[in-house]
Amino acid sequence: MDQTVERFGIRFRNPILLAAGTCGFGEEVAEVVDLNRVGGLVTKSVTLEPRVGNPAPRVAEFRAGMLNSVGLTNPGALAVLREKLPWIRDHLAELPVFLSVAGNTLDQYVRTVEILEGGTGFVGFELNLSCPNDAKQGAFPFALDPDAVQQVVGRARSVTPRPLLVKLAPNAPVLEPVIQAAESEGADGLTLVNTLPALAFDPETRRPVLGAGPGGMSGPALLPIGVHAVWSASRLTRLPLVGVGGVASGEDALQYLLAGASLVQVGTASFWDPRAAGRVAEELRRYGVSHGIRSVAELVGAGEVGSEPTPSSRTGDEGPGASLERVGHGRG
Ligand code: RRO
Repeated sequence: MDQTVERFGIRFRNPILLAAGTCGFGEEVAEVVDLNRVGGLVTKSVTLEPRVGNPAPRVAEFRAGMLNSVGLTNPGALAVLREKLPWIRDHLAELPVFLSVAGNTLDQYVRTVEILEGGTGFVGFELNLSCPNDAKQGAFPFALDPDAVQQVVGRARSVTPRPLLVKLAPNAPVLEPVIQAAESEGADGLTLVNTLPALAFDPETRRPVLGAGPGGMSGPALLPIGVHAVWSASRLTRLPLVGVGGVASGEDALQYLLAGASLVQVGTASFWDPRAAGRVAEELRRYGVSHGIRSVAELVGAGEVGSEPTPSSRTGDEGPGASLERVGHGRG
């Protein structure tokens, strides 16, 4: 199977990318992750000023995945420009690298993109509008507010010509206005989803298991939520979609492709197995070979989802495939 994917004018050797927040700026994982086996990488989110992050513990396991409240630990835009981007340029020339950008205010996002835009070695940006761990009490991420999305994407668009992905949240009450806002302001693609706001208590101390209290949930439990978000988005836009959440195998990645994603990111699985993303790519390739698939594009949006239930479809006596609707829109 031809694993290459062309999107945003970029050629990815395969559709599997390392997700933001799980691979630092590349350098931190270069010894343990075989970066030649993945299609690309998204860095830890960069903010205008350095962030030390939240109190420990920052991560905790639970039976269906992981909780985190890292708190955007990063050296800040200027240090990334001066110290991280040169390493990326010198060591990852063959790998498409996207810089994740986060902030609390519109101006912070825009200044951060402006500063990083002055660097080289990376192909584009992923605007992280959906970090669950950065809101002051009562505030909520940009991705839940269509007006905020419109403003930040519009302003970011005006300061970079590079591909601009917009990372959305799994808990937006409705996706349509948020997607419309991102698309109308010139986003090149959408990444769905970030972690889902979550909280777990230690039964002995009765205190949260994470130092910061609430956090974001990721891992296997997030997979069908993310797949649903991608599928929903595929019905609302023709923008390229990047699926992320709960991917630990080739078949998990396939879920996102079938739902309409043309690229898939691996996140939490890398914490348990640093080689997970390369393995996912290989497992996906083997699936393609064993199923006679010639290219990844054939799989994008190829999932079939039943349309509105009709009285006859509820009887269950029609053959397989009855009342099925293609989800793809020729994005493949
Ligand atoms: O740093 C974090 O705590 C964090 C971020 Br920026 C994010 O986007 N998602 C997440 O689960 N954690």
